[in-house]
Amino acid sequence: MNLESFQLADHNQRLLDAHRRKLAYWTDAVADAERIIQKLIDFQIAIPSWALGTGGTRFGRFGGGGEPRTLDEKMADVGLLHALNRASGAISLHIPWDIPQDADATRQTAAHYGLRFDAVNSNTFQDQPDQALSYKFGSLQHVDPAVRRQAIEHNIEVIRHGVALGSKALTVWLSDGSCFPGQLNFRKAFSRTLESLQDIYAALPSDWKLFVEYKAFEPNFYSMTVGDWGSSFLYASKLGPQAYTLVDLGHHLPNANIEQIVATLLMEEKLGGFHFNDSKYGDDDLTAGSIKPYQLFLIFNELVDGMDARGMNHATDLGWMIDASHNVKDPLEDLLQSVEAIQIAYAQALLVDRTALEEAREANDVVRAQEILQDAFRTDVRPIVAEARLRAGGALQPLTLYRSLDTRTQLIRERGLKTVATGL
Ligand code: AOS
Ligand code: ZN
Ligand code: ZN
Repeated sequence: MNLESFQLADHNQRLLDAHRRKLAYWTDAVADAERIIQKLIDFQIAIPSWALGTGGTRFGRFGGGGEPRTLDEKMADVGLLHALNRASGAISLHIPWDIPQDADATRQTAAHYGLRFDAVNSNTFQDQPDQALSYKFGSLQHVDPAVRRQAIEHNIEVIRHGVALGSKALTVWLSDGSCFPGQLNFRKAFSRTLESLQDIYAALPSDWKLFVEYKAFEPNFYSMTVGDWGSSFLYASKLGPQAYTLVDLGHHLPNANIEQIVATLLMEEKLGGFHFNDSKYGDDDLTAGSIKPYQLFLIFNELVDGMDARGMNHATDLGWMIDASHNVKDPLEDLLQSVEAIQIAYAQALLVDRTALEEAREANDVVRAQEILQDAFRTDVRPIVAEARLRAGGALQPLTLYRSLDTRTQLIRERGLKTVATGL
């Protein structure tokens, strides 16, 4: 379904007066507002193709209907999100779930929606129907060199698909590990995985990045071969300058200080990108900012600080992606909420008075330092986030417009009620 320009214009017109009143504070009182608005306009967050349908849980799935059945329909959904918020201008594909039949046609469709292709994702955590060897006991770590070879070849094929689409990064997330003590020789698993990754790395085009995503647990429950930022950092360092660590917010043990991990990785020039989501217990893949918004803000605070220290471009120098899964919500509504939560955290981090913060730190003024951060976090930045959307050609309230157009009903009419998006 397409968003018509008159629908967007009507929506914005209706909300404009109220918006201007809220924005007045910013334009009158905050010297920095224009700089922040411009940064928000530039900041794009990629939508993963696998988050457009209802993933459910391992206990059940309650499909919402009208889910995308093909890659074209997935791009249409992301195109719609982008038309609403002008901040979702990229899609992250998953091979083999999203193999393009015709790369040129796929590129044209993406261009029509104003989308580019973010990192491509490989899949060696499932067996595909036509696959010769099983990944039951791992892929890149496997004891059998033939299984490792198959997994390496798959990753190289994913790179080829990505090149054809204009993607610039490969994300490798491995489910490799072990479920019971004794099952795995940790050192051998590490070196086999490293050797396999080296073969994949050797196939990277020179302007590509390799993201090594870590995860503390699941589906293996005793050990994960890329289980934490330390092991990911080790792989990335040994691989070379094109390899980076990818931080997925749900992949840590409870209470991990993710913002400190981010600061360290940035300092070492090894932070590659993000999978945004939120969680209370583990890899819950919930809406970004829905459970721990202060943590999200603190992470962005380190991102802004660390990237500015290295003169990095916030919009382009790291990979920004959502990695969410849906059980009870309309996936598109959830993604609109996630993008907005990320923008809010980013805007708040941009508000932090960094000079004052450093002075407070150097003076050991703990209270002042805490106040500076909390002051930014407690500021309602929604008017400038909305203003950035408006200037970029989006909706003042994307979710309200999505609902008022009865989008899901339309999608169900177009695609049917019993649809299963390919993927998780
Ligand atoms: C798995 O837990 C990871 O978060 C992956 O990044 C991702 O969810 C997967 O590759 C999607 O299939
Ligand atoms: Zn992830
Ligand atoms: Zn995950």
